[in-house]
Amino acid sequence: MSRLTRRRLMLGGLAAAGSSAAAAHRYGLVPPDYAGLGGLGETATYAAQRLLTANSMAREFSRSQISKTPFPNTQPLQLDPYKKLQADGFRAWRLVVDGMVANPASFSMSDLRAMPAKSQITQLVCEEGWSFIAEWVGVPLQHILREVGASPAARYVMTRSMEPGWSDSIDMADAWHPQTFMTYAMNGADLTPGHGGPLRIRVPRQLGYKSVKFIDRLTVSDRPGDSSVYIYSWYAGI
Ligand SMILES: Nc1nc2c(c(=O)[nH]1)N[C@H]1C(S)=C(S)[C@@H](COP(=O)(O)O)O[C@H]1N2
Ligand SMILES: [Mo]
Repeated sequence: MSRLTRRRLMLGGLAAAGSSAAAAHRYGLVPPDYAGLGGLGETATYAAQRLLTANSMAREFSRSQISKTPFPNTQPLQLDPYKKLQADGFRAWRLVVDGMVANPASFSMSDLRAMPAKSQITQLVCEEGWSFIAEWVGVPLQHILREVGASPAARYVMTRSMEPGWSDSIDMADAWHPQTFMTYAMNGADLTPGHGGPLRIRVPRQLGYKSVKFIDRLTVSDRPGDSSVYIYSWYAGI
């Protein structure tokens, strides 16, 4: 079945459940930017993908398929507080986890490295048309959410970047997804400052811009927060 056909079917299903917009709201299928530029089209895409793919996995590749020259999208952060942390090997750096959690916490890089690590060989796909395959190693975000006791009532995790203008959020379907990692290594080495070191999120089921770099805070929330990055849409499923 083509994606378009499935999408039509899903929309048909939603319409049958009541008015499609009302049903989409009721079942948590409306992306937070639905009133924005994307409007009904955004809701249709998000609702259809969430119904069909809530538990789907991003494709994983073999080691031989890893790209020879991964594409660093940007330069290392030229921001004084960041450069200071970097000069000290990120020893003073912490990941703060707060919001709707039983036990707010902050983790150093060595705390994170001591947690159960997982690896994935996935493709980072930029909306601008380039992509690369790499191996990423990190802690599944679901492990951290369990550790801090994330509230079942929460609906989003805000992913704050040290880089102004790049903070974003993901919904719980992605936050609890087994392939969503807080990543600190890539292709066998520490994540470089060009690729978002010391810590970036990998959300392999969405376009590259959701894989926010230089993350230093995760806030569990019932709101998507101010994910103002975008001229792009909040939901970028592929
Ligand atoms: N903080 C921050 N995160 C970011 C970006 C950025 O410029 N700053 N670029 C995004 C985009 S558009 C893409 S495609 C990927 C690129 O990842 P890379 O730099 O490791 O290639 O990071 C995403 N995360
Ligand atoms: Mo991108």
